[in-house]
This record gives sequence, C-alpha cells and structure tokens, in this order.
Amino acid sequence: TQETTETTAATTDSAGTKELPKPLVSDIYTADPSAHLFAGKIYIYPSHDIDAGVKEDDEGAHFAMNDYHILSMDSINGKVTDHGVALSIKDIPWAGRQLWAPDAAFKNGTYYLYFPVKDKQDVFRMGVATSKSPSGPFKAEPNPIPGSFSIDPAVFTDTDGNSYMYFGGIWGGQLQRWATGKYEANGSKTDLKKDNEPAISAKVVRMSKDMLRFDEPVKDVKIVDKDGKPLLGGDHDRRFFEGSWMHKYNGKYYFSYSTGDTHYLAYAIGDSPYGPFTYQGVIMNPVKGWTTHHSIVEINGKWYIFYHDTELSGKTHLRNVKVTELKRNSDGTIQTIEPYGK
Ligand code: FUB
Repeated sequence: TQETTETTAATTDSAGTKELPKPLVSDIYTADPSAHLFAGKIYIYPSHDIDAGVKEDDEGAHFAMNDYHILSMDSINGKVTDHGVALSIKDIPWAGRQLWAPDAAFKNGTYYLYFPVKDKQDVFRMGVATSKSPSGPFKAEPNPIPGSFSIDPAVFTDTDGNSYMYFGGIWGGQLQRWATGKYEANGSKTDLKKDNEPAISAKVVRMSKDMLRFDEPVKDVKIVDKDGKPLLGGDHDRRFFEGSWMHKYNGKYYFSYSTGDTHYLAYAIGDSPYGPFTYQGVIMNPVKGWTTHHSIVEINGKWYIFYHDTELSGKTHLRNVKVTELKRNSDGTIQTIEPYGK
C-alpha cells in the first residue's frame, strides 16, 4: 500500500505568522523519525506505534511495535507518502518483541535499515536489513549484528566515507545492564545508581565496509562539560539517556541525544566522530509525551529537525512525527527550539 497525504509541515500563513509544526501523517502513529536525503528525496525511517494492549511499565513494555513504515516527501512542504510495511517482526528470524527506533544508511548501491528489537531471551540487539530501494521492502539478515546490544542505532557516514553507528539507551534500553561488558539479566532497571560517577555513555563503533558488521570494539561516547569533566550519572538534565544522532557542520561533529526522564534534546560538539564531545545545551525543550527522539538533516542549504510528540493521541506510546527548521548562531551553536512557541 502507498498512501499520500497533504503536507502538514510547519508553514507560514498569509499574515506571515509562523504556524506550529503539525503531524506529518495522521492515519498511523509514528515516532523516532530518522530522516535522510536519498536520491534527492526526503525519506523518514520512524517507529510505527500501535496500541498492542500491553500494560505500561518503567521498561517501556507498552512500546510493543511490530513493523516499520517508511515515509517520503519531495520537499519539506511537499506531500507525504507512506510506503506501507517495509519490514515486519515476523520476517526477522531471531526477533522476540518490540521493534524500536530504526535508522537507515546508503552505501555500495544498497540501502541498509538498522533496527533494535528484543531477541527471544528478551535482550535488545541490533539487526540490519537491506533493500535496493530506500522505501523497501527490506530483507533482514538471519542474525543480529554480532556484538550489538541495547537500542536506538544512528548511522552516520563521514565525509571520508567511513560509517559509524551510535547507539544505546538506559532504563528500558538496557544499556546499564552491559556495564561489565556482559549482559546482567538481573541488573538495574534504570541506571547504575552512582550519581557522583561519570554517567553511562552512549556507544560508537565504525561499521565494516559491507555495513553488516562492527569493524572494531565498541567505544564510549564521552560527554564532558566546558571544564573537560565527564557529565555525572546524577546530572539528569544533561546526561545521555537514549536517541543518539550525529551530524557534521563546518568540520565539527555534533552528537545529539535525549536526556530521557528530563525530556530534553541536548547536544555536544567534538572534533572527531569518536569525541570527546563538549556539552553545549538544549536543542529542543520537552514535547508532549514522555519520550523525545529526533534526527537532524540538511536539505537545500537549510537544516531541519525531525521529532515526535503525542499531539494526536495524548498517549505516550502513540506518537506522531513532525519537522521544524533548526537554526544556528554565527558561532555554530544551535538555537533552542520551543516546540509550542513561547
Ligand atoms: O520508540 C521506542 C523508544 O522510545 C525508542 O527506542 C526511544 O528512543 C524512545 O523514543
């Protein structure tokens, strides 16, 4: 199925007043939008939220998604096409439950869809599926990416052609259970509960040339304050929680992420894809709903942030994706977005 809807991105009315961004699609619930410009078109790789009837808990069991739909637009104010089911959990041989936030990449004439899902032992792993078309359908590899764990893959290809996966999420994303390098099934449901020690880091790893494997041991994404000190576990307003994204601007690497329980989209800048990254501030203040998750992409010389909130449903697990422009100051820092205006 392919369905097309009229544009719902932010627009300006005849009086020149900026309207607030609207959901890009309203006939299905979508979240965690990873946007890319592929073959001159905007493709959005979101989660496909459903009401699976699973009771809400602190580990996010109610986010019980079963497939992915890919969206595309010719331009920011263009029509949005829903390309139908691109990958279903029943076609991932090793998957157990909960298809969470995906991302995509293009290399070697192939499109790669990266996705986190719990395996049959209820441990989050990352899978990869391939297609010759950016809108799919995608065919999953028979096994998870070896050495992968936790959630929220974001794959960034640098100007030298190397690709890196950023990933991880604490609490329901299980990253805290990997602190020793091995999965602790009875580990903490939240974080390490060590507020005065460096916070748990997101992870980064270079991808193999065929984009199907990790090419090196996984490394920490270190986020430090302006004095070079690591952000601490108790610093919930600034520490990494989930939802990594990487973009490059003027030769600098911008690592952005969600602070989870404090609901900010925050960012930090570094000189290498591996960091360290110095914390800068908030990209977007809290949206409606518990989760906040984004991507940042340049389209025709302007930068945009794709994100979600719960405007359509008022329910935290039934979200809708939106887009708005991202603006910078002359020094490259990002202006904080108020999602509902001042
Ligand atoms: O969509 C499920 C989870 O919610 C994502 O993986 C997180 O980033 C949060 O948005």
